Amino acid sequence: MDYDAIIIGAGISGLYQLYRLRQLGIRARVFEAGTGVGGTWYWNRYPGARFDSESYSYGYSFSQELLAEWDWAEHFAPQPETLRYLNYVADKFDLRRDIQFRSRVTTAHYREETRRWDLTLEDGSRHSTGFLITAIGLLSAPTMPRIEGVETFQGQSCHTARWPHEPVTFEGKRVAVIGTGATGVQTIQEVAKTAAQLTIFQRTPNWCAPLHNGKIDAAEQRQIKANYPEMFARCQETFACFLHTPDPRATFEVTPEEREAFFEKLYAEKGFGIWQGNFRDILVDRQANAAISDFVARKIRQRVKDQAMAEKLIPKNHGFGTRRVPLETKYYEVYNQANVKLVDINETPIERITAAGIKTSDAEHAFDFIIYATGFDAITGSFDRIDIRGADGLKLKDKWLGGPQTYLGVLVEGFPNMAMLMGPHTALGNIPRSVEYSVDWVTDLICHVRDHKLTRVEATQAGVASWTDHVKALGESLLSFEVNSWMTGINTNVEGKQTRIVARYSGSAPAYRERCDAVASNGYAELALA
Ligand code: NA7
Repeated sequence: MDYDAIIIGAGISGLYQLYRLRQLGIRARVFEAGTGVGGTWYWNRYPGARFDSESYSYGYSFSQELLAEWDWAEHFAPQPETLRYLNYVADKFDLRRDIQFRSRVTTAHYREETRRWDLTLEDGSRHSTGFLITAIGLLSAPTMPRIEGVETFQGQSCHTARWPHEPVTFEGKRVAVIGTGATGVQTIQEVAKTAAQLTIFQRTPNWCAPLHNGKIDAAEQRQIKANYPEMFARCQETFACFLHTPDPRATFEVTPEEREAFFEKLYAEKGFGIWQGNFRDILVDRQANAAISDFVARKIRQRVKDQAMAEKLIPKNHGFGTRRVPLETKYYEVYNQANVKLVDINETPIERITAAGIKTSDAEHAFDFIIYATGFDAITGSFDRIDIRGADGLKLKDKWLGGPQTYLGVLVEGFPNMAMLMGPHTALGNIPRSVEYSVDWVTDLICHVRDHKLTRVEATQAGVASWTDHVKALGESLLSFEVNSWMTGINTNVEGKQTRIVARYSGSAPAYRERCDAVASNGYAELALA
């Protein structure tokens, strides 16, 4: 079939992009691999999955009606609530009729002769489009550990991002969790409530901080709704579109008492404040970072009774906030439970998965259920899984071998008429806020192309070089660039992902928008248009 625009993915960005294009009368089609809408919130059904951003700051802001109609039940919504919300959005705006489910895109090749993209789906069907929009997510290509014997395990096992749609219970079961990132932490604190035995295989501890979730009562609900305009305006002003933004003070500008009191206040507050609303220098200054790391380490020692265990849970190879901070609810207290065991796999490495469980260098652990919370081939991984080829037949994966090169994180030189939503080098932060901006920007670009009867839009080499250099300079100045994580492009389970790269834009969201707005108001003169 022929379309004006094809969107890959029916997650938060794909849904809104479809809504916007349809408003313009553009013939758009969404291809979605899953059986329903929701993207991240469709796939990640693992126990305990929930927002770490305030629910009300995470919803769409584009429809006043939607804002008025939808009541978030919790300050940090659990996955089922978010999935319900996204289904509600799809129904309210009648989006499903242009979404084709169970449709994984396998190839997307640009044809210079037609200035169009030809796509193939997994079922072999072919489609063509004038404009290709990737809305494939930045954490959507799950990766299993490269451990021998994974397929030989006789019990149940599952990656967290491929969780079954049927209910799963842990009562009476011996459960293993491999991985202690944001996903592992959410899973562990939930599974620990019911499992007969829970064993956590930890390679690197992370600095976790309390989420302080709670139900939203009627008075809060009224206040949230009345405050939507102010709240979204605030998200536009903050560094990364969260409700929290760095404090203008530097860590050592204040007295030790003031510093301690400020850290205590942040530790007691909801959400990402301790990471995103801390002193302005904690992510760039080593001493400042050590101060907050020391504070959180003390908290961990207070919360975990066994001090040898506490030491294992305190990160030693990276400072607070230099990796994604998992937010938690009684995570550390889990380690005080009699049914919970921590295996530090640096001390006793996993040798293999067996039919009965997990064999480490010093023991064989028997399990009924192994949960792989081992993360994703992040940011570029979802692109690598599609055979995307540009004007000269070059594969995007090969073009990005040394790290992504983009223009504003949206366009790629050599890949005309293709726009990326939440791709590498774009402003991420509070994702839906960034999504709405990017979708609007891409929609305006498509309008411009249509209104000027253009058929080809491409980033220039100079534009890409300048944006990529800018993003690299920003990223390399952060302490987080010294640390291995999905944010620096490292995944030990994926061939070729062992070298740190700058995969994310780490400047401020307002600066990002200012730059993108300038390109648009300048008539896209920085692009190659034909
Ligand atoms: P992450 O943050 O990448 O965490 C993956 C975890 O799995 C992490 O603890 C890894 O240890 C561990 N891991 C990965 N491979 C292995 C192997 N082979 N053996 C042992 N342990 C392993 O993914 P998440 O899903 O938790 O979170 C991703 C993002 O989603 C999160 O940041 C939020 O923004 C939402 P490592 O640290 O690499 O030593």
